[in-house]
Amino acid sequence: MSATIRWAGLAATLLLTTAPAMAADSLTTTLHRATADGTGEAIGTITITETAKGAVFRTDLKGLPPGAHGIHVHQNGACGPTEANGVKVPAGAAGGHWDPATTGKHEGPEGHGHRGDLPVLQVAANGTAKESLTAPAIKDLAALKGHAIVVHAGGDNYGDQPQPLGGGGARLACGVIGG
Ligand SMILES: [Cu+2]
Repeated sequence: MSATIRWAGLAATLLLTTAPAMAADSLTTTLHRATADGTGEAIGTITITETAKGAVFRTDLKGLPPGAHGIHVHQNGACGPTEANGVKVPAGAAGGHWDPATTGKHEGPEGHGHRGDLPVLQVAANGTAKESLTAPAIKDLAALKGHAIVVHAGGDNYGDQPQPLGGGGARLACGVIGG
């Protein structure tokens, strides 16, 4: 191998390894209460960073019911209500779970279903949640932009049985990523 070719190879390697550093270092999303009339008061923020273990979602939230809550990245970058059978659905505009590989499966953060499946959010007795949630399947912060984060009323068993989508049910809070 000539010196020129070796140098070209080294330059290409450097370019490839430095490229991810040019992406945004973190994304911050403000979550708002989801109501039948639209988005309500802000309840805090979620800051997302990229790590070797996947995207880390650092929550700084308040005013939530204590206990376990399903939390996911949803498909659409919108948090308004929708209407189904004459009933308003808070944050319905966020759509379903972010599922770029169209798996149709809810399997939790360690599974191979929706890429938006995050570890369950634990809210303290005083209604705050300062948690660090790691999503191994999410490698790329840029791909998260334009989607929404939704916190549900119920918990999350990382499966579609006995209830679909982990059993989270109603949407309590929502925020558009990068919006
Ligand atoms: Cu969800």
